[in-house]
Amino acid sequence: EEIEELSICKDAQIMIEKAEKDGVVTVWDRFKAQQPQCTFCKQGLSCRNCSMGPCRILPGKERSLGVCGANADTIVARNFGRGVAAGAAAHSDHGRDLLETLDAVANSDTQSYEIRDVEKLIRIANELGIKTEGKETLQIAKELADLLLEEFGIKKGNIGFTMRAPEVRRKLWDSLNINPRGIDREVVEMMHRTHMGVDQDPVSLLLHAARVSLSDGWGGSMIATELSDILFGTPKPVESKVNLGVLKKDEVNILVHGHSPIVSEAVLTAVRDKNNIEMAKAAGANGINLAGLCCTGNELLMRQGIPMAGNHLMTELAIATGAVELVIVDYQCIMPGLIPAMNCYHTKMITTSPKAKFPGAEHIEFNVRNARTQAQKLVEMAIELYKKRDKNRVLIPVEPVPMMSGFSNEAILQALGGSLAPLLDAIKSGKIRGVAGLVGCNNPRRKHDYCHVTLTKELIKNDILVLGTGCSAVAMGKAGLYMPEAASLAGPGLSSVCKALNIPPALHVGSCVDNSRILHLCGLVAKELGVDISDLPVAGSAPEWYSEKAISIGLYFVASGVYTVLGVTPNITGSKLVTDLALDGLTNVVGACFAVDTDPHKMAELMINHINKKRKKLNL
Ligand code: BF8
Ligand code: SF4
Repeated sequence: EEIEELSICKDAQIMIEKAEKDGVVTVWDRFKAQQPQCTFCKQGLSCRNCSMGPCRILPGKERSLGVCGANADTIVARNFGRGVAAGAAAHSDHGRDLLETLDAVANSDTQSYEIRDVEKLIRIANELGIKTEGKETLQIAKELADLLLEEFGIKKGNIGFTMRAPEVRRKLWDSLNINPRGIDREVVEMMHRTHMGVDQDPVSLLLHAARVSLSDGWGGSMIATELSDILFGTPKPVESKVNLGVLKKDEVNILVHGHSPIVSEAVLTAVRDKNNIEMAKAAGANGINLAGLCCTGNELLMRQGIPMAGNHLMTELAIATGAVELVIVDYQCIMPGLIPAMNCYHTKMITTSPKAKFPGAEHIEFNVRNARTQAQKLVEMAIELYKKRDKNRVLIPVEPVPMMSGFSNEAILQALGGSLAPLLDAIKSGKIRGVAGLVGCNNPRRKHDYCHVTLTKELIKNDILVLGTGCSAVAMGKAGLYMPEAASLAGPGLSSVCKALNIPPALHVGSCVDNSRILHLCGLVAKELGVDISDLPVAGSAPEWYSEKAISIGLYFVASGVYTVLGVTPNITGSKLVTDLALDGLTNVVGACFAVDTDPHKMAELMINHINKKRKKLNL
């Protein structure tokens, strides 16, 4: 296979070739070895939820029912529901870690963390009904932590941040009985419903899946975002660099990979320590270079301007540069394939979470109390490893590309002069025709980054402002779309707005849990206009998604009223009922649905048509 067919990125293409030469097996090699993949699983038609099975359904044949009697519709809906539950669990459990950190700070139980954004702490506490006047910061933090801890379990009423959705939307959720209650509760209930002999009704299962996803978007993920801002600072526009060129030939290179900022922020503090830099110099290096991969990279980039080495499919290739001393990971999206890859070099992978251990990696556990000392240990380890680097095997393939980041909603509001009015005016006048959220992963089924970049270019050309998160954001950054100069690729309206505000036509709004920022913004705009989110000229897309988290994200956008175009078909095609609901029927239920297309030009067309339709309805 031609390397150009695997990725549009120069750094990836060069490194795939080097990986092959160095004997590194990559995700593409393993993907090939897995062909042909199981068509039952692909359609969602296999079930192993009990030990009378596993069952595989052949619709219309003698094998049209599982041993228990479950049919294709039930099995497809159950499998989909469990995927949503796993994705929501991942985001929300990450949110819980931030919450436990806030709780530890509030109770003076840690010296490794502090509250960096007191103003936001007070704002969020007030929003959730906590009286803050005359109270000490730590007291407010304690009350906020206590209140949010309840959101995870059984509480009376709904998840607090759902109040950020307009009232019509909340009423719709109530009428459908999908307004999320406790965060953990919805995930547990999905596991219950999908046990053999519980919920067999595909519509009922899908509605609960929607409720699970809403508990992620307006619950676990939103808590993760807001508490990360309170603990580590609310992002402000910042310039940094992206692609494998951010690795440095003459410095100790440390990569952080995973999702939570708890570990990566502690590592950053140690990396910036002057004594450590001196130690690195004594070891013959010019300094210590920290760079990110995937979403914990996005967290550091958004708040601290730390450069980004790459997204999901770049992780093995980063190791193949031969220039990486340590890869420090927490959890999610970390391919176990990194272990044999790093064994080809002097590189070491360190796991830090009790929830994510990898045989072959060294486990150095982080908790709220020891984070500083553990991070110090890791930096010293990286400096030692630098001495073992084989300089003849190092290849840093390209020069890095500049990118802007840090567009939290607070920062966007500030760029607009403190109110949403200029954005709404631009939308009303048609200078900006609409807003698109581009999110999600890479997937070896698709040419790496091709859909993210092509779709973004199409959208901005049509005067649609693009907000990017996760691995999609990294792709846009690498393509130069996150610089104000990219306004020249935008349509005349969007371009004029960008020039006036000196912002790029595509904005980096964060990691995957930060999709909650997009939900929040939709809620603010809808309230301001006095309409539902489903009335707004907005659309979402996950053009190269792979993970269960992305399924949850896609569904909470749809259940919140945002039309969402997927570039990879979910495993639901074995049920016509479920597929029809997802691609059409949901519109009558929640005012939005999914679409699937693999061609980014067609995806753009779908999104643009949708936005035009919504504009017309609003008489714009
Ligand atoms: O949470 S975009 S590959 S890194 S799942 Fe994973 Fe997908 Fe990347 Fe971030 Ni999100
Ligand atoms: Fe088969 Fe039913 Fe058991 Fe699933 S739950 S494995 S369909 S018997």
